[in-house]
Amino acid sequence: MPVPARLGVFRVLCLFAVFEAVCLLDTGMLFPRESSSREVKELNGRWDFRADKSPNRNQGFEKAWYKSRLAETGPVIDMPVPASYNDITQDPTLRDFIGWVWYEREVVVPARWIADEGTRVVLRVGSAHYYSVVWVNGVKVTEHNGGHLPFEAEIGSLIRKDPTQPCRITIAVNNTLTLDTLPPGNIQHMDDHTKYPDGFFVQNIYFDFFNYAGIHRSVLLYTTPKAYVDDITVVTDFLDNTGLVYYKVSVQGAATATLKATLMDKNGRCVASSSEPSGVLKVVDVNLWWPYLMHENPAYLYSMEVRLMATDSRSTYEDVYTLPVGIRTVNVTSTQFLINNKPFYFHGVNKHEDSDIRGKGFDWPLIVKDFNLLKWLGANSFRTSHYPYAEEILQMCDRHGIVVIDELSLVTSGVLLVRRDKNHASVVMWSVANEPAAEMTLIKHTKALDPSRPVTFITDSNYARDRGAPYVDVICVNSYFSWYHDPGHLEVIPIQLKTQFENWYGKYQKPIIQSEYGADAVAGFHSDPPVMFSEEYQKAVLQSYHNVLDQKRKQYVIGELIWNFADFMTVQGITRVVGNKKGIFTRERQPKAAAFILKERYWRLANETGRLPVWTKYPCSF
Ligand code: BDP
Repeated sequence: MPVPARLGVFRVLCLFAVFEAVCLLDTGMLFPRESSSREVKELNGRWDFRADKSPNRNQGFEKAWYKSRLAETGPVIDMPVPASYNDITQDPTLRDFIGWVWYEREVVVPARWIADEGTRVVLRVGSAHYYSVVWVNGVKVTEHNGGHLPFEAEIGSLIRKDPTQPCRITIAVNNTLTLDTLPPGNIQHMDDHTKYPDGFFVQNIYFDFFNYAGIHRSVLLYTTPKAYVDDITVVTDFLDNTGLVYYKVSVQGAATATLKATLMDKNGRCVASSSEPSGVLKVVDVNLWWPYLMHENPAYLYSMEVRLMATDSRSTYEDVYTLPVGIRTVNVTSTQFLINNKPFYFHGVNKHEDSDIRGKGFDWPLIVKDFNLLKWLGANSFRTSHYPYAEEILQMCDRHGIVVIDELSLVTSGVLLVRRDKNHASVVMWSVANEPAAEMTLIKHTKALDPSRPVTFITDSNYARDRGAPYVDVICVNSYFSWYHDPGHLEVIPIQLKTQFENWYGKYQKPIIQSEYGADAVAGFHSDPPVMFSEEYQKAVLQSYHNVLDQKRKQYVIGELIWNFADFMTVQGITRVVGNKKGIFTRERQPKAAAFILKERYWRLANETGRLPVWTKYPCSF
């Protein structure tokens, strides 16, 4: 086995400790799934909407818009959920709106949910950007700070107060960014009346993507019994042919409960079971979870069914929750990233949640299209730059064997992200931040939360900026030679890239991922010899990088992720041509010339480093 024995022993000894650390995280964040004991009702579709355009943006609170139907306090327009509101209308003031917007809809709650006091009814918002307050029938039920992560509130007792009333959900969302938000921003007021109209202000932001806002992911009502499975944590390992699933189940709503955990294979056959709330399930002749293009049978998922029974003076409750489980290990040496003890080379992309009309709104057709494009490209991985992506995307990664570097943005959301994403086989590493100013605390904190995964942070090519490097397991470097540095000079790439790698490795002896590189290309702009912004220039940058990557991947470079998978929207500015054009696909997901260069390379890399599934021998058949 290529993994050093020392690492293997350390791993086994640590598994239980790891597990305790991951389990320490408060209450659970299990993705709502239907089962024989749970129902899910999606509240997506058309909502009423109004932006509060009053001078202080506070009229909605002053006039308590949540107390009655939104249409009674002013005009409303149709707004789809999930979607960013910015690109839905022709109104430039809504596209660039800063402040509170109000969403509302009425829901018919099934009578049996109301009648049965033993049923918990939970309202869940998949994500809303940035600050949200939620009311049900005029009563505040929760508020939440930060986009990109779910939040929820139990509303059963509230809707039971008057079952004849419809359930009116009001959500106010504010996208103002300050120096205390993540991502950060600041509001600048311009008071010079010779230059600016009355009340003029701008939202400055310090990141390179459009500040899309609104309800970005699904809003759901779901039920559980009063006594329910609150959280499940799994950490996996294997020994020879036996898979090991260390698990822990936590229960809410019952002082005592009996549990049964059953692990089933793809055909629904029970392969291991236990009646303990925590322990280890042993799987004989295990099918490991392998990344796409690394194995002929990638992304094997077992199902772990947890069945709970609890009784109180009134009733007996049964809850069933089924979690997909991929059994795999991750290890890092000074030169390699090992999945299931085999060297893994990241050949992938960086993405954004971004598309036209929807902005950052979750959209299944887009997600499935993107996965088809990833597979067409021969990509085996991506990084969730620069925020947590929708859980459904990680579920797709588990299903398709696409490996994820999961990026968080601050300590509190770090806790939430680990809590939310800890069970995904596809998530092999946490990235604590992108080009951060202060990263040590984040790195240490994340390692303490989940010692079962390596941690990285994304740095730039300046190796002097290394405060986090001693603490991470893998060094991820972004560099844009011949673009931001020495623009137009392709000839600097070989020397500067080589120097970059040698400096970082020389100092830390840790494996390195080229986590961003690339060049803007406006689709359809051509120039030979290549000039910046042409498709030929983008191609040439990639090819120069690839020459150096091919030398260094034989030593300690363990991956390359292009910036970016697709063009994406940014704030308007003199360096952006209707957004960032470093995509190898357009925003509409059509390939630029660079996509074909990358496709040829990734399939070649896959042929060299992996064992291709039979059905992928002919990549053109997608
Ligand atoms: C990188 C940032 C990314 C930008 C990219 C660029 O991480 O968010 O979009 O530069 O400028 O450093 O294209």
